[in-house]
Amino acid sequence: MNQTESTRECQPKVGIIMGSQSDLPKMQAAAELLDSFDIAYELTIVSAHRTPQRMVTYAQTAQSRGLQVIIAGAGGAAHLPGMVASLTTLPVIGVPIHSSNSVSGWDSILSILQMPNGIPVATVALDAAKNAGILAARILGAQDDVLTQKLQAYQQTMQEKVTESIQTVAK
Ligand code: RP5
Repeated sequence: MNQTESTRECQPKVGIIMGSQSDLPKMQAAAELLDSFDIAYELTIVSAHRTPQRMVTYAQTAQSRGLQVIIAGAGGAAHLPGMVASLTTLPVIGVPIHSSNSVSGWDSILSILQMPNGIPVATVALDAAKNAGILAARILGAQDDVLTQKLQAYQQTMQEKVTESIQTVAK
């Protein structure tokens, strides 16, 4: 199993997909976040334009395979998150990727964010795969008390770090 076809041992709850291998260095942050919360995920490449049939199959089988959330990252004419959202009723989190031939990332942002009524994609900031992971954890946490406690601890730690840094600056 290579890096872009990874599946954790348990039944994956989150599907992390991206349009190209070149997105992986940025999308890896979502996987690392899910790892830190012990959330099982699968990660692979699915391109809306280069592998359209694979995208349709992936999206249409996602729920029956046990996935509960899909994180989809893409750059440029970033149709992957929206097309996947149109092929499933699972929540889809879109990560606009600032790819090398991108128009400052605005092409990715707008093509993921500006979805038509009826087919939402929860769009995070440019390259914000970590936040996509946190959002996926929050969606799962709504039905999982243990995960909710982990999310609360995560926020508490963040709060303490900021408070400590304020005290350091104030000294
Ligand atoms: C998109 O085009 C991908 O999501 C990637 O961000 C961008 C560039 O892909 P490569 O040409 O590097 O494969 O489909």
